[in-house]
Amino acid sequence: MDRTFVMVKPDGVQRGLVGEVVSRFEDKGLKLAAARLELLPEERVIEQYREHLEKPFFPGLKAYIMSGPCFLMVWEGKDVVAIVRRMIGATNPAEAAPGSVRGDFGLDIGRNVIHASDSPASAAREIAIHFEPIELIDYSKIDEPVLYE
Ligand code: IDP
Ligand code: MG
Repeated sequence: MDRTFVMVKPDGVQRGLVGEVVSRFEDKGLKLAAARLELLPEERVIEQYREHLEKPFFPGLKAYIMSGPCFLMVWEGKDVVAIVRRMIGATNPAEAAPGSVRGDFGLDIGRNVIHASDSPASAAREIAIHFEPIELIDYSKIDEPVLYE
């Protein structure tokens, strides 16, 4: 099965949206493989967002991500990377579709509630930044036979 890295950002944690986000992915039928509430150290924020290091918004982004605890997760399922990207919505919540997490809960591109990996390669890279292999729980879930053909 495919895996993706998802993170409720500090604004989402402060606003009490962790349960809502987890519920949406559970309701979709995805399987939770790992989760942790954590104040991210600077090195891992830089590693996570290394493609944006030179962008003008990077200092603000780093301060935002380190402003409070994040809720880090790994979700599993067929085509999970693309499915979760659609479920979180466009980067700018002002343009994100209603029904998406950012479309339903955000207003500002600098406070967009949630992160999710944008490709299978990014997912593998980001999971490895934040989780040890032993933290990824391998188990079968009883609804699998009715979720997949
Ligand atoms: P993504 O999170 O939808 O993949 P990216 O373009 O990879 O979007 O940007 C990473 C994160 O950087 C965004 O989720 C957002 O928190 C922040 N960000 C991106 N563009 C801006 C901006 O123009 N102003 C402020 N923050 C931004
Ligand atoms: Mg991105």
